[in-house]
Amino acid sequence: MGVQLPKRPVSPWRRLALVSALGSGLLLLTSCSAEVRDEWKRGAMPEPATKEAWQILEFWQWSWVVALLTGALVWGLIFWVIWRYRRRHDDDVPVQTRYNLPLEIFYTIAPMIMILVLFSHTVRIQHDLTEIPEADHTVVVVGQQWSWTFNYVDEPVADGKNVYEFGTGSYIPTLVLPVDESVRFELHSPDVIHSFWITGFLYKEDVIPGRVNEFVVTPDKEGTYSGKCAELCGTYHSRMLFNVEVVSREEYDAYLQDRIEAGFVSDDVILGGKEATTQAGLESDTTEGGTE
Ligand SMILES: [Cu+2]
Repeated sequence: MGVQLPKRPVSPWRRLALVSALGSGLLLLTSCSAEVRDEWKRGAMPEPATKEAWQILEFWQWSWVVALLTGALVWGLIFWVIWRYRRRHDDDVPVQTRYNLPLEIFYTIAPMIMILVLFSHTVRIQHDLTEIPEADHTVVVVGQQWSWTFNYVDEPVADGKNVYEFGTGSYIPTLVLPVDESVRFELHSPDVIHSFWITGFLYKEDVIPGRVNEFVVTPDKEGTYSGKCAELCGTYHSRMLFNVEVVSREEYDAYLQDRIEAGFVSDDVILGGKEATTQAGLESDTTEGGTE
């Protein structure tokens, strides 16, 4: 027989902490707006704004499901063992088991299967997204220290000329895209590695000097999205922001017409250099950027 220990009373402070934790948790769960709940469902991912982005979102969600199920199983087993074999005021030691071959094979093979499944989906989706089909139009993007230039190279509205928009360190440029039309991005960098990232497209790709990276997406939801450089590229990396506006065909044509009238037309694609980016405040030059 073990020795009976006196029962320890629960301190009022502990009880208070427990009740307030439960209360605030409940409050948090019930007061969520539909928007916040949707965000939770997406695992904090933005709502996909391209046809291609859905498979990334779904893969992300399923990865969480798998991870949480695995976590629940492992945590469950840990806590069950802690509870089931807790010390019960006697010196009995639970049965000690070693070399349980089936169990060892299971916990070696199960994680491998999980990793293989995740890996095969990663490869499949990556293969799908990096394929370059014929696109409705092309935008040549230049990422450079520390802003972006967008060349609308194949729009007939400019008589075969190139319509462009560029930002500077103090002016955030906007990329305009027509909805439901596929666009091929051609990524150039004249200096260091940047990364072209439109958050709502759930996709980013490195912009590498001496190499042209491309990808094709079809924006399918009108709206304004934020774009960033996702590769630490120097002192003013954080200023490499841009906006993306997905608009109707008419608005897109009108936008290009505006650019043409404002004189943002060139014979050649602007691939960076002094026309594209001047860091206002760093040099005597105070280029206003692509503002009208
Ligand atoms: Cu950058």
